[in-house]
Amino acid sequence: MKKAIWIVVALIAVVLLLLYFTGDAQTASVNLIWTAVGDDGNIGTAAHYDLRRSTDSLQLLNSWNSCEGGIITLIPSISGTTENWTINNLPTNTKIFFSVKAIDEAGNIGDIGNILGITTPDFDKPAPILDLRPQL
Ligand SMILES: [Ca+2]
Repeated sequence: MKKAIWIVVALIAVVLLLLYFTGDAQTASVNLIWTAVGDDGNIGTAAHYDLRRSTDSLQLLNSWNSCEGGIITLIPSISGTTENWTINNLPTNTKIFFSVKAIDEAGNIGDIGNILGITTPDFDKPAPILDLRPQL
């Protein structure tokens, strides 16, 4: 009898460990696209993009450098070209705001443009019911 109880306890422990390690593994991704600007207004080719994100759109507007993100490795294309960039490992079921600024070869930083708000998918499922039992 004791042996059976220990087997049940061990099985429950294994299930809980599996839930722990798989439950937190879900993240979201988003593919962002925008139209390239130039290094002088809309003429030429910028040198870098600074892409930031925040769960607070006002933080992007008022405190850009404190937002998560920074210079991305995407090499800007000539003005007018559609750029795209994928961001992985985002939290699920979260409203996140993004914006991107172009920087030219002299280090001049473009003004903030539009702020995009998205809600990442909800991959978090309900917990398993582990106490199903008869009512006696
Ligand atoms: Ca310039």
